[in-house]
Order: sequence, then structure tokens, then C-alpha cells
Amino acid sequence: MNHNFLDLVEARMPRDPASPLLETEDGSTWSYGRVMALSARLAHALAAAGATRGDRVAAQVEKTPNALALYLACLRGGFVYLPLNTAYQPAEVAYFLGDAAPAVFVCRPESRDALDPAIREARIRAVFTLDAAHGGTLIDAADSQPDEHPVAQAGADDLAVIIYTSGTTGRSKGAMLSHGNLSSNGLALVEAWQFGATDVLLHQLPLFHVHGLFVANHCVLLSGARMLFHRKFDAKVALASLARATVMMGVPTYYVRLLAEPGFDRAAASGVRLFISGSAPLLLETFREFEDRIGQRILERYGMSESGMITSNPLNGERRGGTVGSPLPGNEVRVAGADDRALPAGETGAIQIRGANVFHGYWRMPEKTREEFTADGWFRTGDVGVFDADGYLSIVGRAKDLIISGGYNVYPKEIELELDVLPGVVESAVVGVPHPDFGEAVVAVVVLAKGAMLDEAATIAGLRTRLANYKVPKRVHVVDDLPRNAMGKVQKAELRKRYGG
Ligand code: MCA
Ligand code: AMP
Repeated sequence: MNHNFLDLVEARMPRDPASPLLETEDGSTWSYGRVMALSARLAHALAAAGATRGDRVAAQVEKTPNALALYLACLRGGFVYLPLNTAYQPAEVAYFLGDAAPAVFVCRPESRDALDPAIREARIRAVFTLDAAHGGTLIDAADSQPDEHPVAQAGADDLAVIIYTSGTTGRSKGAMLSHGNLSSNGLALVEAWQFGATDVLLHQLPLFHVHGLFVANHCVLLSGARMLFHRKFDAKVALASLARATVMMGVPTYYVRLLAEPGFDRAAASGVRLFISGSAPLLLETFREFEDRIGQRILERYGMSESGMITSNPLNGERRGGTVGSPLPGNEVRVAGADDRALPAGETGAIQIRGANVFHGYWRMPEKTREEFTADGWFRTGDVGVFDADGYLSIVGRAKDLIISGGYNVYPKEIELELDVLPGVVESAVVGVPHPDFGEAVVAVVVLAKGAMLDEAATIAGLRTRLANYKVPKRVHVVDDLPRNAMGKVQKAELRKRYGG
């Protein structure tokens, strides 16, 4: 049996290859057959460039049907897909290329020159471009290739994708996801949310993280459904598109922005059977306002790059605001105490998970991987939660020092390391403060050497050249001292309180 995730997709795809898979904002339709044929040509092109089974293929490209086909091409060829956020700056990309050592790198034509030093340093064999329209050297290379390519044989544990997630130390870790991980989670979601061939998903999420790449695409691909495949989220475009959609997925910011549109009302949403939120906490006030205005409850679910989706509120039962529902099929969740044993309902503890969806460790970090699993094989999510008596899980905090801004994760350490090397900076602390649009916003607090000065705007502008835009602090405050507890540890809660306004 072939456990390649694409084999499962092909087995469940509509029989008629002319069936539509996606429609872009300019109204052009791409059938399942067209995307699959393109993925075959791309798989040939990647192989011709020297990629072999298990080689990484890294991509930092705009969201286009070609980019989706590139992901499928990697599955088809047995290559390991490594998607990169388009907001990453060259210094960040250099780390990923160096760490993952891909055989092939695909980038935007406009960033090719700026990435050249990183590409050389990582000694990448083949570099292609993919543009925001329908071209690029990768498409040129694929044009003359055959429309068919077998789906590479894969075991359930064989590596399919590496998703980098930032870490507490400031060093990103590559989460290794197997074909079995993708299949089990995709099927669980199709079942839980009852995706079917008549569904039309409004897909406005980026294509380089688990939410947009897996959760959204896999629900569609495994059910023969189709999607309105938009380059990015835009509340007005979303509002205008809802009349043609049956399901929408987004991070909480999408729903906050939709609710800010006066035209967003029951009539506008009447054709949509399901609104799904995840990647960050959905505020209870957003959940309630949405229900009051639209007459439907947003379905909130919870997941991680390391595991795909973990829990979900029910499609048919009661969706409870402030909770992320109960474990998805095939997925075990426990709330554990300091001794890694399950606590009873009502008690708060560490959320730990086990199941076919859980990843196979961090790329080339066996030590780190070991630390994140308990002795009895459960993965430590770093989230803190509590089950209620009915089995609904609420996430009440994070053991990890993490900020989630607009659905993107930011680890303060990474920003602090950048601030600490600036001239005149003695030390820094980065915290997340409440933000009406992004949920949380990144704010920095720095201590300067005697007599040193700091120009806030120039500091922020400098950081923009080193860090992805969503990681750049919205404000940089200068203080005489950082508040510390008796152990000498910086009191971040105090800083959040002080700068939260
Ligand atoms: C953009 N900006 C941000 C963010 N995004 N600032 C803080 N946090 C953000 N997330 C800033 C830019 O730096 C810029 O600042 C200004 O906003 C406008 O940039 P633009 O790109 O035009 O913004 P936007 O298009 O309005 O984007 C906001 C967004 C986007 C639509 C909320 O961030 C987004 O699509 N987020 C989704 C993230 C996501 O897919 N997460 C899933 C991760 P300036 O004007 O100063 O230059 S997967 C995951 O977490 C797990 C597995 C799960 O459970 O799903
Ligand atoms: P990532 O590292 O991008 O995979 O993000 C995973 C983290 O996002 C989780 O560990 C949670 O902290 C957070 N997360 C995802 N979904 C939710 C949710 N519905 N509510 C609260 N936090 C969430």
C-alpha cells in the first residue's frame, strides 16, 4: 500500500478531471486535472534539477495555484516540502536554508538577488523562481515535461513536509511531518466538519503555515470540494465572496475585521454553513458579537504545527465560546500536572497530546525532540488548559513565552537577541500586549547604557530589515531598569500591564 498523502487525495478526487478545484480572484478556474497535471510536470522538473527522494525543496513564494501545485509536486516526487513565510527577511531565510540544506530552492524573482548570499552559503544546487502571476523559471522548466508522473511510494512514517516553528531560544525548529500525519489529520477534519463535494471554501489564508496549507487545502482535496483561492485576506473581498462560499476559515483577526464591515449581516452570510476560527484565541466578545449579528456560532478549533489539528468544537453539538472543543478522532489529549499524569476535569495543567497526527520530531534536533516528549510518549504542547465536565477544553495560558499576533507566532527571545546587539542597548524584554486587530501586538522594552540614546522610529526601521514584519515591535519603550522578581527573572506580566494600554 502507498501511504503517500497524494495517493489518498487521488483516490478521493472527483472522477471527472474537469471538476473545478479552485477559482482565483481574476475569475480563472483551475480544475483538479489541471492542477494535478501541473504537479506532475513540476515533479519532473524538480527531479531533472537533481532532487531525489527525501531531498528538501524549500519555497518562499506568493500564494498562487502554481505554489499549490508545487507543494503537490513535492508529495508526488517524494521530496520534502519546506514552505517559508514571504515576510521572512534574507537573514531569516539564510538560517532555514542552512539548517534544512534543501536541494532546490524556489523564490520570488524580485527577491532572488537579495537572497543570493544565503543561497551561496547553503550551497543550493538548483534555484528557480515563481512569480505572483503565472510565470517564473520553474514554470519554464516544467513546460516541456510530461503531464503524468507516478505518486512516489511512501510509508506512513516517511517525511512529507518540514514546517519551521519559532522556539523559546530564538532558534527556529523544523517540525517533521510525515505522510501519515497529513492523512490522519486531513481525514479527521473532513469527518468532523463534514466536508463534501458541494462545499466551496473561502481560502484567504497564507499558504506557508499549517492553517492555510494543510487545514484548508486538505479539507477540500480530500472531499472533492472547491475553493475561492484568494491571494490574501481582505475583509471587503471576503464579504463580497461569501455569497458563493459554504465554509470560511480564518484566524480571529479575519472575524474581527469582517465584523467591522457594516454590510456583514445575516443575509451576507446566509449561504455559509460553517465559519471556522483557529491559530490564536478567539475572544469571547468576538464569538458573541458574531452570533448576535450573524445568527451562527463560529466553530473554534485548536492545533499546532507539530500536530495539525488537535481539538474542535462540534459541527452539530453545542459550540462553546472560550473553548476549543474536544479531541478530534484519532487524537488523545490530556491535561497533566507536574508529574505528567492526567488531572481530573476542572483542574488546570499542561496540555499534552498523542496520536497519529503528532509529528516525528524536530529536524536534526534529537535533544530538543526528547525534551518535548514525556517518558510515556506524549508531546508537550506548551499550552496550559483545563477540561470542563463535558469534555470541552479551554486554553487558559501558555507555559512557553509566546506571542500570537494576527495568527502568527512570535517568540520574544528572537526579537530580544536582535535588540541586545544594537549599540547602546544593555538589555531588552519583549512582550505581547492586547491589540484590537491582531489580538496581541509585539512591544519592546529596552534599557540603555549611560548616556546612550535610542531613536524609536530608526530602531523599528532597522529591525524591519532583519525580521519578518509581524515580528517587528510596534513600539520600543526605554526604561531605566527592567522589573525583576526575587530570582532576578524579568517580570513580563508587569511589563504587559504597564504597556498594555
Ligand atoms: C501584518 N502586519 C502585522 C501582521 N500582519 N502586524 C502584526 N501581526 C500580524 N500578523 C502589519 C505589517 O507589518 C504592516 O505593518 C501592516 O500590518 C500591513 O501589512 P499587510 O501584510 O498588508 O497586513 P494584512 O494583509 O492586513 O495582514 C494581516 C493578516 C495576516 C491578514 C491578519 O497577518 C494574516 O493573514 N495572518 C494569518 C496568519 C496565519 O495564517 N496563521 C496560521 C499559522 P506596517 O504598515 O507598519 O508596515 S498556523 C497555526 O498557527 C496553527 C497550526 C493553527 O492552529 O492554525
Ligand atoms: P504554531 O506554532 O504556529 O503551530 O502555533 C501553535 C500555537 O497556536 C498553539 O500551541 C497555541 O498556543 C496556539 N493556538 C492555535 N489555535 C488556538 C486556539 N484556537 N486558541 C488558542 N490558541 C491557539
